[in-house]
Amino acid sequence: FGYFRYQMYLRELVKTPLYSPTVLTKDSTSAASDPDRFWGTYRANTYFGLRTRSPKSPLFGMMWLNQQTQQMPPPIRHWCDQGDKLHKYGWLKHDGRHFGVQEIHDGDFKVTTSFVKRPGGSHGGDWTAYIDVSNTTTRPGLVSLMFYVALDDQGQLQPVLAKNSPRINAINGYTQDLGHFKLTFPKSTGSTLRHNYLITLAPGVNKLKEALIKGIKVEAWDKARKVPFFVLGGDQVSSDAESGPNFMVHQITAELPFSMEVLFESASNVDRPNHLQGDIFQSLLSEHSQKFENKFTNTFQLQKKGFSDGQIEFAKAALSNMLGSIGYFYGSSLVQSVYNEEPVPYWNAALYTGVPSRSFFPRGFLWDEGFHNLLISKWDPEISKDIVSHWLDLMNTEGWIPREQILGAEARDRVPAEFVVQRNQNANPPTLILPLKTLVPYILQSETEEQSLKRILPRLKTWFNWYNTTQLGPIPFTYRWKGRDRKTVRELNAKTLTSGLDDYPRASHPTDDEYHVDLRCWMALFSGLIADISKSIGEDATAYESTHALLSDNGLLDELHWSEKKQQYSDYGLHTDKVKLEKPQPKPNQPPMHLEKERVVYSDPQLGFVNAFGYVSLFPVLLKILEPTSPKLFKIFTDIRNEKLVWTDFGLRSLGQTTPLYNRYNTEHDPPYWRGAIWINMNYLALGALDYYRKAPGPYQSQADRLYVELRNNLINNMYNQYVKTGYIWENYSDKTGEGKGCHPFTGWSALVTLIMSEVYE
Ligand code: 6A9
Repeated sequence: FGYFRYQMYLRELVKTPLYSPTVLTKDSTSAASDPDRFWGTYRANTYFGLRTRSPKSPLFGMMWLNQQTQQMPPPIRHWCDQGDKLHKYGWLKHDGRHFGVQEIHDGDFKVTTSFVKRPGGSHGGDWTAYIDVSNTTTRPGLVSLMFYVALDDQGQLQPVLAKNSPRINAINGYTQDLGHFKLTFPKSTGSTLRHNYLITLAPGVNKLKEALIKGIKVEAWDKARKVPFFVLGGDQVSSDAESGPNFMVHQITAELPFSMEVLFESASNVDRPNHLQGDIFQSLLSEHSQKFENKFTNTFQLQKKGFSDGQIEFAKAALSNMLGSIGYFYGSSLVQSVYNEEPVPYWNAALYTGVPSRSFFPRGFLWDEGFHNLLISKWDPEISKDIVSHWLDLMNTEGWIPREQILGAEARDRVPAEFVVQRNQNANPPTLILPLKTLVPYILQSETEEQSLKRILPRLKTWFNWYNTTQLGPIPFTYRWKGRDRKTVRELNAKTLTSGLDDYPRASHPTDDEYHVDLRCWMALFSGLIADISKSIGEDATAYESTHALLSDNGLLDELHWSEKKQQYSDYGLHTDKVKLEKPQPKPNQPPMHLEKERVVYSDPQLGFVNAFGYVSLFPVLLKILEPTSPKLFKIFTDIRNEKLVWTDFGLRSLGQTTPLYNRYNTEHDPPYWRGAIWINMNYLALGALDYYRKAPGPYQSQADRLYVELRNNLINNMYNQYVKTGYIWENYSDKTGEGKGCHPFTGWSALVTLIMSEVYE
């Protein structure tokens, strides 16, 4: 009996919250505690959508369709999707709190979405959205805008219909956290040909587009037109239905150009002086816009650095997209430990977080978030503090934080099943410590009792200890990324997803003997930060100080990771370069079939340093573990500048061209990812390091200075040129041509270009 009890206990661990006070206090995101950020564009996965920071918020958003298109049925835009092939979209301005302005270029027309919030009452106040559609060519156009509200399992909606036309004039609603509210659709400007609406029951908040498509009917040809109208078919919920409608859509179909407003008004806001519409809306919008401009100028000082107006707009867009893509998610991950036969749900929790990419991965990623908050913390440290707190509160009793957060129906809908489950032996770099350098002083001066630091610190210690016990290498002071697949046959090199650098080549044969230099450097930084925070609030720091001293001891680092032969820092493990992907020979008597390429090993792997030069080899410099006086700096700086290795005119490439796996497919189908491309998070760290080594007294200052200046120019110029040319900021950039690659828009860590322009590295 005891044995089974014990097994049950072990199975529970992975989904048990850490027993330590959460950083966030209960209800900290409610309208009462934080009215200012209750509402937001927290649905980063949509082109334009708003919700509150409460778990069961109703969802507000927009879809549109081009009535003039030749495609049948006409495509409907809703969730950001690369398949839509929009020329360009993103926030031009967004302050993360009060307002935003976005432009979306779709074929021959441009949709501008603006919103402004206005406080008042006890439910987060009001907001107004203003949507303007105009032609970008001389061709006439006919477009439908469809603005909706959808309930997420709770609340009620009551339409106010027009008397003589199929038009929803307003919707009265109620939910627990919002109280009573009213959504109004005033008369639009321009020549509106049709008003229509849909009142229906959507099977889930992830199925709104499907529900809308089901409600579309094809309306009679206009005499002058060659194509029919696609309009919404009105009320589709029969009066004897068990539950009332949960999804209501207002549609206008108009000739370009036209614009419409949507007013959200909270019933508890009884003192509103006027309705936030027309000139009143526009003047509040320009007031916030002006404040944004001033704050941007003061915070980043780009004018003084001699940037052109175009470049400054680019930096503004990068910041605005980072802020405008912050989402609020609620739900639970699917997790699994060795004790669970099947994945089990984590506890239900909220996550307020930035996202790497609205179109492709609109959800939270652990190590991305640390980078995001380097930027966010410079703009609005309170937002960053809140984001980091949400993440730390997701720690389980083992001290683990799941890497990819797929919370709620909308997020889950976009992830293929095989990628959903998170495993508790898997790490990800602890980058949340990066923004703490800015946040700790902020907390110390903004909170008299440093309450949040007193809750953050124990969590950081638990997190550190999780790495320091589960990710250990074979000998003292070494670390190993767990979770590499030892049985893989189709991969040229087993991926190390946990390191964040996915297919960056490591030891060809994953074993327990392996140890990784990047993880060791992260641990050095991590222990130092815990020591610093402890001291700043008067707590004993000696244990972490001595760990930090050991992990940053350059002699010990060299002993473990410096390859004399190759003159570079390296991973250690069972390794051979002699690997190839080849088509397997079908067995005799086997029918011919398509067999995927498999790895063939041409010489026995040996224990020793892994032969690869790239981001991982640079880690002791990237994280400033190497002393400014270290003679190794000369060689490393020389290698950085070497075009056969990592130097390009567009930034530092991930893997040197002389590394055997440079630019190689990892399986027959997996193209190279971290095997050559230029990644902005690593280039940001490189610039921060070069900036440090050019300023800290030492023999290689001028070498560092030259690299710094050149690398910074290369990065900024290329990213800006690509933005002008393609309309987007990208996931990574080609080391050959500088072209944007991977998904787009990617305004996660690539938006760090704003800090690079501003030369802020701490
Ligand atoms: C899997 C595909 C429709 C990969 O930016 C997020 C992460 C980084 O943390 C990591 O370092 N990206 C980098 O190597 C993107 C990961 C996306 C996983 C998506 C499911 C379904 O898409």
